[in-house]
Amino acid sequence: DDSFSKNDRAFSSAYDIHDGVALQFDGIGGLSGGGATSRLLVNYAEPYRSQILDYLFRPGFGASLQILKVEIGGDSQSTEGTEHSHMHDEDDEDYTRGYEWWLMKEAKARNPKIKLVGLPWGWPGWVGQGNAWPYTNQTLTAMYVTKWIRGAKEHHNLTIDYVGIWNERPYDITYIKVLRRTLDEAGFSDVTIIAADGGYMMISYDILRDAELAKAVGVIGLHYPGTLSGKITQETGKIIWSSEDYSTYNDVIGAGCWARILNQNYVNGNMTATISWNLVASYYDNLPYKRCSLMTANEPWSGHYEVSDPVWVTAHTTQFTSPGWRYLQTSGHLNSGGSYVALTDGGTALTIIIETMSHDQSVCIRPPLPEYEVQAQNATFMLGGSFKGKIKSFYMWQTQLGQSSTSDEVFVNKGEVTVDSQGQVTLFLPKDVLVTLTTVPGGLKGKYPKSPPSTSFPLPYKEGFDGSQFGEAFNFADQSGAFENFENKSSDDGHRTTLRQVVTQRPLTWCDDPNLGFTVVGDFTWSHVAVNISAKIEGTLGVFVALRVDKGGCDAREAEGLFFWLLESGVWKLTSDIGREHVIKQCYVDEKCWVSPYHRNGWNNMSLSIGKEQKIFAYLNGVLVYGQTIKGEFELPENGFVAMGTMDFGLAQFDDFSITET
Ligand code: 147
Repeated sequence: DDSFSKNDRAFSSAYDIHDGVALQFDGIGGLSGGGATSRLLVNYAEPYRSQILDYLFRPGFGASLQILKVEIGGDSQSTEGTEHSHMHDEDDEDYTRGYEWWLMKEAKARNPKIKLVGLPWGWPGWVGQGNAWPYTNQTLTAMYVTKWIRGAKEHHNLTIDYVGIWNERPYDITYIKVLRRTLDEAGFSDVTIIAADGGYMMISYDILRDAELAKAVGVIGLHYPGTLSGKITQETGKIIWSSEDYSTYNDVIGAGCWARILNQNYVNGNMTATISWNLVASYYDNLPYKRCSLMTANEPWSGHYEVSDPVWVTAHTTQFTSPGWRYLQTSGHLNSGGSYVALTDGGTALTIIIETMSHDQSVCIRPPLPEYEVQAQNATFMLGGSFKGKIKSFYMWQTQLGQSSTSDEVFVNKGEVTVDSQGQVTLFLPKDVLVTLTTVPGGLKGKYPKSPPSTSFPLPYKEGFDGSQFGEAFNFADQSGAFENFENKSSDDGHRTTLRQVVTQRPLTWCDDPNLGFTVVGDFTWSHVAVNISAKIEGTLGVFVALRVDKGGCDAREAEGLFFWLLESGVWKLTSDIGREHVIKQCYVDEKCWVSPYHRNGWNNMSLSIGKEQKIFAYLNGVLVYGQTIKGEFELPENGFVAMGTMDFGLAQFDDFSITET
């Protein structure tokens, strides 16, 4: 194949590759969380689940990630849902909740050298000690984070390498110092603090004028830096990371974005690690930021998953480098647009990654990308220093992006290219190409048999909440509060194992969570389904089931749909919104529409359906309480998720869940 040999009509430039080293390379990572982005991954049956994990973490197979960053669950909404805290209350400590521990162990099992990062989005309410603010009692907050790190070690034998402050929210200088001290005193002086996962001007100024702060912070973590880190940040002399980046739909343009920033975050901004939000789209497509992930795995019921181009873009760097390698000083821009980075292990290993992403084919979600030009060009890489004469050939890997290309052009093994007698290699670089030249053998475009075909969420659907490995019910995506498997140890009423909403106090939110517990499930396109549930009101004002719920994520508070509420008093209500502002019908206990039996302090069965002629049926304990056709007096979304929840933050249990077609 000579498509990459010198093209006489294209502009040519030469670039020195000598062995003067610059900054240490820290790795490329993925972020699970911020939040609940991996929710559906754990539900996959084998062998698919392991295959997905291999594509992400297995060295020399797929993305071969070098860093895994996870959310420290805060019982509150953090983009695609809530992640459970290890301390729902001040006197509660549990290191079995959720899937992040499992995910970290799976990553470590595949790559023991992968670095682990933890960061909080929201916090359980008690952390605020009466304020909606985590820095009220800084020792307490630092202990909360330190316990998570200790829990990782003691319960899962996971060493957390890095910890952050508060995702994209204000930091507090004293808190950072208190956290440093708390970690040190607990024996975690090896845990490096990243600050402050957001804007970088303030933290850089603060580090420059505060020596103790400078000592406490190991890495300045920037978000969506647009490849720039600024003069002030560089003056700190600190390690700089793009600790959250990408967040772009994982098509060919997303891949272009990822290819460009992986190189240019270093070339333009001296950033030595870049972390993708997010790792894998294991959340329902109709939640925010659909498929802004390295790959997609959000159909556990079918086993279908998609290995997207960003996985192979990642492989261009990760399969041929290791954290601890150093960038060469000669990394930089190409003269006709694009960039190259060169990395070495300090010995004879050398990897050069070259990208020529054009503007329109590499736009990321943010920040805006200024116009620039890229042209097809010839690039000659001239080996100097100790590389010259020692390296006789490179293995070459190539990806052609751009909307017109097809996927077989992704991460293609191009065999070996010879270094000529003057120590030079010349390549023709079309636009939107990503090339790796490396002395490292053994790259692999890992491949499993094609995953099963995509299917829609199965109906009828039944869930008895009989427990699952992760303490949560499969396929339910909590949007506010936290729903956990629960066992009524002395129950003899047929509800021994249930799902329980356990958040009893408003968290210190990252989004503006609705003031209630709320979990969604199913297929967003559903218009005509029936939901059935038994619920037990414990310490809450009431419970609800809902259909056609049209919003989750940070917009969950604005959700509309058909909501059927049962209050602790026995009053029931139908509303067309989660905020209960649009009441379709309500019925007080002393009115004629009230039906018995209502089981105060016990289990009540609720069912709700929207039939083919837009007729609503609501049943309470088997008795029809509402049966009317939607006319025009209120508006319902055309379709949406099935949901259930509580009327405020408080305990309630759910059982006998089912969804059927109407
Ligand atoms: C980030 C969050 O940290 C992630 O949890 C996730 O929500 C991600 C989605 O793109 O976004 O937060 C940002 C939200 C908005 C901006 C930047 C980061 N913004 O508008 O510049």
